[in-house]
Amino acid sequence: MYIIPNFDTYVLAPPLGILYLSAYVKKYCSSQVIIIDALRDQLSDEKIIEIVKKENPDIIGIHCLTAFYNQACGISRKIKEIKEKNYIVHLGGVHPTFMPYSTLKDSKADFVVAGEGEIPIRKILDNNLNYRNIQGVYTLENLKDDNTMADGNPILKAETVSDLDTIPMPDWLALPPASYPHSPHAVIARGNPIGIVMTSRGCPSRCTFCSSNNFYKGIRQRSVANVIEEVKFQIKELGIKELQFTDDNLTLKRDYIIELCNALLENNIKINWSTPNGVRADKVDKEVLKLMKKSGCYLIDFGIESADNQILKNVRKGETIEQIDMSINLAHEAGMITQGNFIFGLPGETKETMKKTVDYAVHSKLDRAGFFALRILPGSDLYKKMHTTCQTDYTHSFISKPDWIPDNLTEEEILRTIQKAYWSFYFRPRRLWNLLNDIPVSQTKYILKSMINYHLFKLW
Ligand code: B12
Ligand code: SF4
Repeated sequence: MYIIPNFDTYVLAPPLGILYLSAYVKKYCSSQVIIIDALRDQLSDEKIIEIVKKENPDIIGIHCLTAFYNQACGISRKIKEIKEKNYIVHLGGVHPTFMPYSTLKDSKADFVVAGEGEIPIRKILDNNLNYRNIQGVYTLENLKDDNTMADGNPILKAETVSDLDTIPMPDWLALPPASYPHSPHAVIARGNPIGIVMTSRGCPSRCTFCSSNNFYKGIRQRSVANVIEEVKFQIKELGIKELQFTDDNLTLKRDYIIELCNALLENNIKINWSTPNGVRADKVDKEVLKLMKKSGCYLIDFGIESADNQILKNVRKGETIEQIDMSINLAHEAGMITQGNFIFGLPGETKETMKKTVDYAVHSKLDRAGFFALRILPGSDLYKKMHTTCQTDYTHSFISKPDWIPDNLTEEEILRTIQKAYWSFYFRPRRLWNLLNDIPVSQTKYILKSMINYHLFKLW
């Protein structure tokens, strides 16, 4: 059994990692799998416990990101307290991968998995639920409180599946996209239900605020044929009306994105698609953008972070604002909706650089923008450097409060800049008009919730 904990968020989507694990164990271990998405179904812990007792699974895995760490640990403890049976409980996902010791302590789980879950869970199921001596599986016996192994060596992540095509497509029938509310990524979509497809795992870039590079190390890609098969399945069997490629970097390899776009065209797949997780601006060019548009890409998202080149350098972004701006203009010319994401409070940030970023965003060709406060995510290089000096409090809203504040700024200044950025960005006739036209009625509730989350209604 897999559990996705419930927590207060307006960002909701099918849990891809769990759906991959479910499909994998069904195929390779012939096991039955039950998934409880307590977030989608808004289930209380009591209700989850009731289902656990009723279904009586052999082993229970809990998905855990930093954003819902407390809830994941809470449900784990409650399952371990069930008197009738000593359930085997484990946690996996990004947070336990980088914080295995505290996760084990706080959750009272039997073990945690560091890294990708496919191979460890297969070994555990093949081994009569014995979880000892498996790479990437940690208990309080083989782990020290500084997250090193008992012999003092850094922990090893789980073995990975090198050929992604051997992993079956996510277990979509278990949690079909149509069963999710109409705002999966908190972005405004054109069609519902929305299908999610990931063509790769990993990112070779080294941005210091991101944990992806340390989680995966390098990049593995599915074959284009394998991706197209899933896209066709999602359109035909799941009735999806829009497609989101949620790779860390869909356009990373030029040949690959060209092959993918051509395959969508050759297979006559007519669907609006987008890249809501952002692509690197230095990994697109005029020809690629035009082809993407031709094959159905209507929205492209860029991770911009800051308009100040020194800050981009400080966080090892590996791009300049001039390069980024050029790609935004090219995407705009190609006829796509352009979206950019910015982070305030990165190392080197001052009032002047924040103003520069807001001014840039407002006057750019971006149609949509997201402005965030810096979170110091476990697994990121910034976390390694700063975790002793920042306040990683997992209880507050994950997006509306910075974990760390540069010397010459205050939290209030950062949060006010975010509010100001949203208002000045969107209160432009062109953007406001386009946005209002794009928001489907079904999504209004989620948009309002996100605005409240960002304190956008507070006046300063
Ligand atoms: C797509 C995506 C989203 C999508 C969909 C998320 C989803 N529900 O699947 C959306 C936009 C909704 C999203 C939201 C958020 N995301 Co996000 N997202 C990603 C992204 C780019 C890909 C996730 C993915 O599908 N990976 C592919 C699958 C195969 O990997 P996986 O989910 O990690 O699962 C594997 C392993 O982790 C492990 N595993 C996972 N769970 C379990 C459980 C058990 C029991 C076991 C054994 C193993 C295991 O096995 C899986 C298969 O190999 C990742 C970055 C990345 N490359 O992973 C960020 C990432 C996961 N997101 C991140 C964040 C911060 C968020 C938000 C909190 C953002 C916000 N401000 O609200 C929200 C969380 C809301 C939510 N409901 O989950 C961070 C998490 C950092 C952290 N320390 O927790 C990441 C790592 C990006 C980053 N900045 O570094 N996200
Ligand atoms: S922010 Fe994007 S480009 Fe940078 S390391 Fe993370 S996934 Fe890669």
